[in-house]
Amino acid sequence: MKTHRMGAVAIFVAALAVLTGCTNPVTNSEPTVTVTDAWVRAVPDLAEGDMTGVFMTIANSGTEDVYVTGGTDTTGLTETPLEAHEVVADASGEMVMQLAEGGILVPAGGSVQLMPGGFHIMYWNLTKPIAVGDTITLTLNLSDGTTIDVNAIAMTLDGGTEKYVPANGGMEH
Ligand SMILES: [Cu+2]
Repeated sequence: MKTHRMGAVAIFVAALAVLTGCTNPVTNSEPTVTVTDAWVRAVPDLAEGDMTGVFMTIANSGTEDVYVTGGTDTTGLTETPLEAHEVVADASGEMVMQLAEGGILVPAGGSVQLMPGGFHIMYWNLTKPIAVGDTITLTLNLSDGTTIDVNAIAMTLDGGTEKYVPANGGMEH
C-alpha cells in the first residue's frame, strides 16, 4: 500500500513538471524594454539648487505594461534619487511638473517619449555641472523589478527642440 501511494505521488510530481514545463514561457534573454535617443539638458554653469531632466524614447516589446518608477544617478551628479516626472496643468491652468503617479507607463508593444514639457527623469540638487557633450549614466527602475542602464548625452535645450512645446515660460526642462 505504501509503495503504491508513493508511486502515485511520483506520477503526480512528474505530471506537474510536464505541466509547468508547458505553461512556462520560454525564458527570453532579450530585454523587452529598451531605451534610445537618451539625452540630458546640459547645465554647464552650476548654481545652487540646479536641476535637470533626462529625455529618451522607451520601447516595450513585451506583452505586459511596464512603468518607470524612478532611478539612480550613476555618474556622481546628485545624491538624490531620480524621479519619474510628468508635466500637467494645475487648477489655474499653469503647467507644473510633478511625480508621475505609479510611474511613467511604457505600454506593452508600444513606446513612450520623454521630452521637454512632458515626461522626464528628474535630477534634483545637482552637485556638478554637466557640459554640453558630456555623457552621463543612470539606472532606471521598472515596475517589474528590473532595471535598465541608460547613457544620456548632454545637449542644450535647443539641441532637442523638435518636439518642445514651451510650457508657460517657467519650465526649464
Ligand atoms: Cu521634473
